[in-house]
Amino acid sequence: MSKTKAIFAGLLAGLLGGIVMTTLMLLLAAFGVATPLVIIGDRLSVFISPGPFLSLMGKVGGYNHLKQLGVGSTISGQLLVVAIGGMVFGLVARRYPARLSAMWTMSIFVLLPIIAFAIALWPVLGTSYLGLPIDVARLVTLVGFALCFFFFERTLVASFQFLTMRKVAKHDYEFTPAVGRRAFVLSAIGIVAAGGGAALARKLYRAATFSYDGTQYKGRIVEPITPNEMFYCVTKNVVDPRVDVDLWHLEVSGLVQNRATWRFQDLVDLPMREQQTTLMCISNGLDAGLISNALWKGVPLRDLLDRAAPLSNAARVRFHGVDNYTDTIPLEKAMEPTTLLAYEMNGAQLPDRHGYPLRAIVPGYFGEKHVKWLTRIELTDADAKGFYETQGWGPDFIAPTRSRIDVPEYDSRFSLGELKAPIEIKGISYGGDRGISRVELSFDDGNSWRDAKIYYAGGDLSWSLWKTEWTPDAAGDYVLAVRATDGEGDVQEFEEDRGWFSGISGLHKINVHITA
Ligand SMILES: Nc1nc2c(c(=O)[nH]1)N[C@H]1C(S)=C(S)[C@@H](COP(=O)(O)O)O[C@H]1N2
Ligand SMILES: [Mo]
Repeated sequence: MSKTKAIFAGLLAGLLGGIVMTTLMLLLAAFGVATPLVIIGDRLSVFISPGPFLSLMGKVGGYNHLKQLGVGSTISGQLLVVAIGGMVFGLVARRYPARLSAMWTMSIFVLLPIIAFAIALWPVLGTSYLGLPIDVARLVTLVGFALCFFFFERTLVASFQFLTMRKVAKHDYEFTPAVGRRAFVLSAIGIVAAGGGAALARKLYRAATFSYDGTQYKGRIVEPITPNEMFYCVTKNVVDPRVDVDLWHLEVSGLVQNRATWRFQDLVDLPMREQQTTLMCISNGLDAGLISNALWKGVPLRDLLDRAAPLSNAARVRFHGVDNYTDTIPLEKAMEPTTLLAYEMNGAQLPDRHGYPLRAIVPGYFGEKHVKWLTRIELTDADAKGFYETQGWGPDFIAPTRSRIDVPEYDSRFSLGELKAPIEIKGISYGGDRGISRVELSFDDGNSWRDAKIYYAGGDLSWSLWKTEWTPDAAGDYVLAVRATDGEGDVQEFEEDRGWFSGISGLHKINVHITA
C-alpha cells in the first residue's frame, strides 16, 4: 500500500468515524445527556474574565451567537482532530499492520480519550438535562463518552480495513478502481450519517434557548406582576434542562451534621411561604429589561438547613443546578426567612425555563444567585465561588437601587399645540430587598426634582411602580431623569466604589423633544 493511499484511507475513515460520533452525540443530547458538544464550552467559559467575555459577546453579536459559535467550533474542531488522527492512523497502520489489532486501537481511540476527557472535564461531568442527581449524571455522561468513542473507533478501523483490503480475486490490484468505488460507498454512508446528524441538530436548534434567552420586560406593557411567559430570562445553556421530576432529587450536603436527600413531593408537603420578589440580572443596563417581578411560592431554605444542622465552619451555601451552574450565598442570607426554594411562580408550576422543579429565590441579590433547576445545596467554607463569580463577576452581588422610565419612549416627540392633556410619565423602581420609599422625577437633567406617585408599592422585596404627569412650559429638548429612595432612606445615585463587574448603578435618563 502506498503512503498516499494510507493517508487518504485514514483521512476518509477518520472523517466517517467523526461524523458517526458527532451524530451519536447529537442523539444523546436529544435525550438530555451531557456531551462534549456543550460541556467543553461550559468548562472553558469560566476561564474567560468578564471584560473579554463581554467584548467577545459584542463582537459575535450577543450571547446566543456566542453559544452557537461555541458549539459550531467544537464540532468543527472535533472533525479536524479526527481527520488528522485518521491520517496518522493510516500511516502507522501501513508501517505496522499489527497495530490494527482491536486491543491497540481500543486503547488509543477509546480508553485514552475517555481518561483524557474525564480528567479535563471532571468539574462539568455531573451535568444532566434530564435532572439526574449529580453523581449519577457523571456516570451517565462517561458512559455516553465511551459509546461515542467506541463508535468512532469501530467506524475508523472498519472503514480503513474496507478501503485498504486487498482483492483476493485474479488481479491483485491495489488502488484503482476498487478503492475508488469503496471510497464512494463510504462517502455515501458518511453523507447519510451527516444527514441524520443535521436533522438532529435542527431538532435541537428548535428546542434550544436561542428563541428566548435574553428576553426583556420593559416599556408600556409593564405591570406590577410579570406574566410567566414575559418574565425576563437568562441562561448559560444552549438547550435548557427539562427535568423529569421522578428522576430528580434535592441533596443537602457538605459541612452539615445530617446529610439528606429530598423528593419533590416531600418538599411540597413542608410548610410553605408565598412572597413577591423582583429578580434583576447583574448585566442589566440602566434602560434595559432584564428585570421582572413575580409571586413565588416555596419552602424557606432555613427549614432545610435547620434540619441539616450546619457545622460551625460552614460559612456559605453553594447551590448546584442540574445544568452544572453553581452559585453561592452567605450562610446568614440563606437563613433569612425570605430566602426560598421556590416551586411555584405566579400560581403556576415553575416553568421549565425558570427552573422547574425548584429554584432558589434570594431577595436583593442579583439574578445570578437565584439558581434554577436546583439539585444540590452544599454547605461550604468562606472561599466558595460560583460560575460567574469564577469568571470574575462581582465581588458585590447585592442589587443597588435602580429606576427606569418606561413611558414615554426615549426620544419621544410631543407638540405643545396638539397636547390635550399632560404627558404621562411611568416606570419602575427597585431597591433590592430594601423596598422603595420615594420616587422623584427631574425634567432638567437632575437639577431639580419633584415627587412622583407610587401607584403600586410592591413591598420590601419587589419593585414599585410609579407615575406622574408633566406639562412642559415651553418648546425645547428636555432630559428626564428618575431616582428613588430605598426603604432605608438611601437615595439612588451613581456609586463610585461599585466595581465594574458588580452591576451598573446610576440614573436612567431619557430625551424628550417638545415642539411648538
Ligand atoms: N441553573 C441555572 N441557574 C441560573 C442560570 C443558569 O444559567 N443556570 N442563570 C442565572 C442568571 S445569569 C440569571 S440573571 C437568572 C435569570 O432567571 P430567570 O431566567 O428565571 O429570569 O437565573 C440565574 N440562574
Ligand atoms: Mo444574569
